[in-house]
Amino acid sequence: MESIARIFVVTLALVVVTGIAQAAVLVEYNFNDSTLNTSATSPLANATLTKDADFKIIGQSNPSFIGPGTNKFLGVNTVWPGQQASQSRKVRVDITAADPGTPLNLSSFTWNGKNAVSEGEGAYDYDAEYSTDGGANWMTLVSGRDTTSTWEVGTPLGTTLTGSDFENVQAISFRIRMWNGVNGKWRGLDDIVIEGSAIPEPATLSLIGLAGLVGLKRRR
Ligand SMILES: [Ca+2]
Repeated sequence: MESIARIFVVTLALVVVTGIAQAAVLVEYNFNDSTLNTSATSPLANATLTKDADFKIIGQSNPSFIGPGTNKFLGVNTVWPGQQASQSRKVRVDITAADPGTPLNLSSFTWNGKNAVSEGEGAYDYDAEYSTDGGANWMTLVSGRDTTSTWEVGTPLGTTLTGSDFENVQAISFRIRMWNGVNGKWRGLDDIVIEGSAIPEPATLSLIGLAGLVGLKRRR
């Protein structure tokens, strides 16, 4: 009985240890230069970013105006009245598990956004959506009106990710939209970050448990 109890405890401990893998940065787009993806992308996830044609890399005089640590962001110059109400302008990130046998648990999706007004900043509407079918259908993650008005990196926009759509993920898509900003001024975003962790499949957990059992038998 004692050995069975020990095996149970060891197996349970292994399951607990593997189950509390810390959330890490899976994908990060912190726009720096002429290349779109200057990201720190985790070996756990592959990612691609697509954008509407009028988004481009824009420099900023304050190195930390939008994204931390760099002086460039992804933005649209001089948005005029006829374009203000458009929700069609968007930036999209598709991610897949780098190893199909190691799906991802996603924990958060965040970014920084701004609409410049002269020497200050203005308010604009935004939302973020996700798709689990490659972009055929989009569901709202978070929406609001950003009224940040300081020349500093603001609190990132975005949300934590909870629910079955964000567990055991092999592939998922996110997109950000910005509209109803101030006439004639740029709007932009920076430091798009997706956090999460890789989770072993049940078969892997069983193997770990089996390894623990074999190890105990050998020690006896
Ligand atoms: Ca940047």
